[in-house]
Amino acid sequence: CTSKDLVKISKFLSYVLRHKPESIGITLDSDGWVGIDVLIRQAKKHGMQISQELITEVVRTNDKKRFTLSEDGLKIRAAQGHSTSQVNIAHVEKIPPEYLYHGTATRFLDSIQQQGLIAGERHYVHLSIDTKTAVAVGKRHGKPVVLKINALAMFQQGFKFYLADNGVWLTENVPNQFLEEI
Ligand code: HQG
Repeated sequence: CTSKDLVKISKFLSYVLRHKPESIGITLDSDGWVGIDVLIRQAKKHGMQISQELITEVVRTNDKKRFTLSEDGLKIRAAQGHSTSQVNIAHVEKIPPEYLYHGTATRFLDSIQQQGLIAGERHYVHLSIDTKTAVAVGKRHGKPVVLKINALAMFQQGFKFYLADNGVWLTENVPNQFLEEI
């Protein structure tokens, strides 16, 4: 099994666990979990051969730790980034560090200045603890720019923060007075 195969399986898992579980006839619970046996069986029916071993390998090697196995090893879910309404993970609410970072593209700056950061298609705005990750995320959209967020100040004013399984910080929105371009 090559790394290309693993990427293909990772993309497939992202699609069904984050966006379209119904495309292979599976249902996720409200925390995003699905039984691995059901997943393998339904994937096979839709022309995708995966095994317990391949799934474990994808979870272990995924660059962004996109997937999490349950403690008993019987279930899998995407750590974050769901667009399906089946899922609303009860993420752990946490006190954020003083600053968090968000990478975006320069072309979005005017709009962000007007509206602050909004979740858009996702459930939350995604923030990282380091600028390197933020730059990588921003590059996906164009010329990257990093915004520094006064996360602790937001928290002290009542905004909620959550830490996803994979270390990504989540919050519903970031008003522009808490943002600074760096
Ligand atoms: C921007 C990847 C205009 C926002 C990464 C971003 C991340 C606004 C884009 C995860 C705006 C949404 C998330 C406003 C926000 N006006 N643009 N008011 N507010 N935006 O892809 O944060 O590969 O939905 O800055 O690693 O880029 O999916 O979010 O540029 O963790 O696993 O609207 O996706 O992970 O883009 O990326 P996205 P994101 P995965």
